[in-house]
Amino acid sequence: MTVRFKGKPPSRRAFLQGALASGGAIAGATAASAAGPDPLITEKQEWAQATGEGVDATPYGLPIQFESDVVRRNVEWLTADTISSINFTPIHALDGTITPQGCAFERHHSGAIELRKEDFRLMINGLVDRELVFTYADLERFPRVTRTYFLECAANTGMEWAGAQLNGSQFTHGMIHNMEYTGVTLRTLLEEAGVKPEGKWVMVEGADASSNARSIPLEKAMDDCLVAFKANGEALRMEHGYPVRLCVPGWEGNMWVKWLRRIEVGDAPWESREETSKYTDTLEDGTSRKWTWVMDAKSVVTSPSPQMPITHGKGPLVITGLAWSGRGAITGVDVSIDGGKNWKEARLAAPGQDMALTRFYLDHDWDGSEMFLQSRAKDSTGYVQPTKTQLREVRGLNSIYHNNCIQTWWVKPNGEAENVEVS
Ligand SMILES: Nc1nc2c(c(=O)[nH]1)N[C@H]1C(S)=C(S)[C@@H](COP(=O)(O)O)O[C@H]1N2
Ligand SMILES: [Mo]
Repeated sequence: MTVRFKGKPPSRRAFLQGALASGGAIAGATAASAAGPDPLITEKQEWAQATGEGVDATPYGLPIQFESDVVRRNVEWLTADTISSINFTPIHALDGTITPQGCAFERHHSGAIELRKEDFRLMINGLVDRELVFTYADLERFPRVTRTYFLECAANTGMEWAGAQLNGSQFTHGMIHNMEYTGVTLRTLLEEAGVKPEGKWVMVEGADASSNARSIPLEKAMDDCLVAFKANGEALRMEHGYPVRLCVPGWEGNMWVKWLRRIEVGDAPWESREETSKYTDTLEDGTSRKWTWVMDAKSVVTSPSPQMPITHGKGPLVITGLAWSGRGAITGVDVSIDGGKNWKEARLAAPGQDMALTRFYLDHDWDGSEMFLQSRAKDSTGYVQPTKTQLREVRGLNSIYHNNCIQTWWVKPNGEAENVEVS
């Protein structure tokens, strides 16, 4: 096993601090009486001596002020301008599987646009029997479905190819979100227009200046794509494509066109910018892979992690994270605390669902020594998430997109964690 540290190697001092940290059972649960009376219990508190806020104080609620760091964050040096940029979901601080829209990462090529429902038009043209234009009100009259899917940008974890870079699961793995979408299947709309026998591909395009045009094979378009107008029960937020976005389950986020305006049926792919000069992977021999649509199985420990140090010393520790696969359902997640030498099966919060995030937990009795914490996802096709070395053997070092390798956090005896590479 080779371990490469990001920054400085472990200091002896950090190790000693950790060794001295006290531990045992869950401290608060046993030490309450020993510590003497707790004023939070024995004394009447300020909040019990007056009334609180009435209803209607916040007609649309926001998180309480104490949670104000659970927000999207960007990495300024990554892009020249926020107009064509990306930020990251605070996955380290969330639990469960649904991502609230308000902190779900954003990726725009020409900024988020404000488009009224009244101004929304969706055209289907090309190799169809009837070229059609739908208004928003038209879409609301087609049979509706509700499904939960993850969206992962193909560039997620892209900065980690050459070595450990960014310190936090938010930054290494936060180009992902998972929402419950409501809308109409793309199949319903394509059948309404009637696809001609020569029609083999669709081109999907947004109303923003970038248009973000992508080609999708007809089989996928007819299979499970969704023209969505609600997310997590409410209207899509502007930054996620209000009033209507496309969902392309399991496939790279770039194909999930926001502010959807046109679907053209054709007999060949369009070879747009987003599927040629971008979102292709340069291999070791200088050639590039294209049509790498599916997001392979992947997982990450979200806590403990660099932004979520262990602050309670040794003893019971909840290790948790997320796993997902664009090819089907997560069937299991293994967790290692020794950099992949030994593995333990984690507990899934709920059975894996196709192309949606799965939460895992490992209830661990931490002895206070350093850990090289990893997680490894397995999906319903039998695929196992690769190590960084295995991925590099196939893909070389020139890639950015589709990095689904196993992540390592070096958790020090003092509970702090750092992004390191174990290969
Ligand atoms: N119209 C349009 N659709 C778009 C984009 C865009 O810039 N314009 N960005 C794409 C990319 S690269 C990704 S990863 C996802 C991000 O969706 P989100 O902003 O809701 O997270 O939207 C995709 N759809
Ligand atoms: Mo993306």
